Amino acid sequence: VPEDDGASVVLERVPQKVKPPQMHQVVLLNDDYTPMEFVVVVIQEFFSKDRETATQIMLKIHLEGKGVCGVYTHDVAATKVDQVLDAARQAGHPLQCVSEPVD
Ligand code: NFA
Repeated sequence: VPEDDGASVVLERVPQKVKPPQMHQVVLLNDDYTPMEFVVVVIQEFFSKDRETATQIMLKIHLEGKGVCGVYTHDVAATKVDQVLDAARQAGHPLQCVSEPVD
């Protein structure tokens, strides 16, 4: 039996059934006790925002009750929530953070 040298091999295209993953927005909630400065630093550190953007987001949360800090895949969003809640607990602040599917 002659070895297959590839000369007669046909590569067929198979339909790629790949859909973009469900995205989740990470939302910070306002409260009366967490210092504004702490929230700004959290948004800068965990959501990779510059100080100006972080301040704008913090003020929106303060004035409107909540604000989106970023949009991620489910796993990454869950990690962000854990990181924020851990940092808040360690600092003794009641800051709350949730993730919710978008769309
Ligand atoms: N409302 C808080 C204060 O007046 C600041 C704050 C902003 C807390 C955003 C939580 C989220 N110190």
